[in-house]
Amino acid sequence: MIKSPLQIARESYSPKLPAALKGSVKIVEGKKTESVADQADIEKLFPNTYGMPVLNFEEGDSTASSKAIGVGLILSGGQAPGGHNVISGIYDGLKKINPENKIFGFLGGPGGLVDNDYVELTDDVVDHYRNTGGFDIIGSGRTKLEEEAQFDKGLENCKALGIDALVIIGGDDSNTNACVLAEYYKQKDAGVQVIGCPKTIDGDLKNEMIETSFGFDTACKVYSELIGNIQRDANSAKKYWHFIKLMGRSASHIGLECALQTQPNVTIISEEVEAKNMSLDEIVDYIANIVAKRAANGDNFGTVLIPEGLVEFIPAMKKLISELNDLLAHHEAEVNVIETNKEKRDFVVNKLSEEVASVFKSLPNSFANQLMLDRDPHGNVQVSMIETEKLLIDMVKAKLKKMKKAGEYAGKFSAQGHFFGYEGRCAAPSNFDADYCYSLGYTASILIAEGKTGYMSSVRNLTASADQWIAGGVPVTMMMNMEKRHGHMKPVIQKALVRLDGAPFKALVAQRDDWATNTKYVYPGPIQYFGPSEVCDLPTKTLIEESK
Ligand code: FBP
Repeated sequence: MIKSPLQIARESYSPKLPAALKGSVKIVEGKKTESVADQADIEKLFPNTYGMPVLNFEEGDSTASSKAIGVGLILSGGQAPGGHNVISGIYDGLKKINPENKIFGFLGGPGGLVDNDYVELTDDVVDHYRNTGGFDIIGSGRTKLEEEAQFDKGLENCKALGIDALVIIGGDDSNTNACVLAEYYKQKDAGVQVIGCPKTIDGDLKNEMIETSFGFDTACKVYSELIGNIQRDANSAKKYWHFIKLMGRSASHIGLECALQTQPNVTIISEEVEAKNMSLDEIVDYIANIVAKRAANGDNFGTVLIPEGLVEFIPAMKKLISELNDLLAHHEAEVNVIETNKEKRDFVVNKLSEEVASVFKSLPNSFANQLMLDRDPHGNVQVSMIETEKLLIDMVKAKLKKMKKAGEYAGKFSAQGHFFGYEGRCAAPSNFDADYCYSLGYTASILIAEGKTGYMSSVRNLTASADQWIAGGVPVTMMMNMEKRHGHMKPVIQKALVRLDGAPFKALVAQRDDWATNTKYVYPGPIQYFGPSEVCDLPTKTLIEESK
């Protein structure tokens, strides 16, 4: 591996740990827990892992076993900065408990467990990846672990390798699967524990016990740097409007955080669009009016932040996508053999309900084609492939033309589209993510040594300095509710969308009209890894607002 000077310098960075994790750890049990909703259903489905107490770690005498064990690690789903530090935290924690402990990485995501594709992690391997971005140490994948046959095969492979515990590092869907696996192994008395770790740049795996998912901090800082650079370019050349789509799947946490960091002219929040029942035309009118106001001040430039999942939150589009999902699932074979996009659109239009078909027909062909692309393994539309920024540019352009005719607008509109997503998912973790991830991993090692299963590693109090962070374990069943998936009610971890009564959204609302017409851009610049703590260790604005 050829290393950059930064990578070499980062190898010697020692992630900060909560004070309670630095020496011997005592476990303090809280009260019995309940799921966030549908308690009776969840309890019935998870009789062995429901209702367990929250665990807090404190300095004190440990009761953990130091018997030599084997542990298997799995990275699941999309990459997020800091995954390598979760692994190094687990590795160091387990080796400290007993240097004879063996740590295996299953390759290419959950599929590696079933296919018995693994590598043993040793100092040589782990040391190369400390404080680096990416998931390339063992790779990731999106195979769903949901069938008993997969669980049994996984168990057989664990037994053959002497694995006593698995750690699944993933988002809400992967941790839901981890919980199902924990329950299955516990019920069978199989002797394999399962622990989860909260990962996703999307920031939608959070609740009262998980303040943020790892990777969100770094990814938002990377996107904010890029947005700031674009804003500075826009403010220098004064000739373009930049429409910037940001990853985040359904939730708009990334867009909201980046807006708080950079103060753009327009920020669309999907959750608000849905709550206000806004149509696509209303969103276009909102943007076009801001363009016109700025033009009246002589400012024919600006920035618009668009969340990746927007189309799914526009009520009419949501209906269309839901019908399309069912239709494409039921007619998969027929659709797959159709060669041209036009024939595909015709096939689909004839099968959609009348109301929804008229929405589908009103869309530009290129956009309608994108809505028909393959779904992901969880049945979700792959929103990263839908070019909402281009659709909005075209529609705003058309609206401004009409406004010009009506004498309501006299400016010039020239626009550039951008999509930021993959640029941030494998960035070198910020100090926050490097420390947070290492602490999450270290916490997981203690949960394992304490014989726990069905728990997610939790590190809280994140706006304080790292030594005051609170580490422990949260039962995954506590985060669950019942939701419809593929036509059936399933237990799943409740996804956290942007709360319109939450402090970060309120902070945006309080300032966005000012930012719209008056250019008040902030240029955050690149992540700093070395230097004063107030520059290098800052958490996200979202965490700061939420902790006020
Ligand atoms: P996870 O939910 O698995 O963390 O993935 C997040 C994400 O980066 C989304 O923001 C994005 O929509 C999706 O992955 C893209 O998936 P893929 O990597 O398969 O293109």
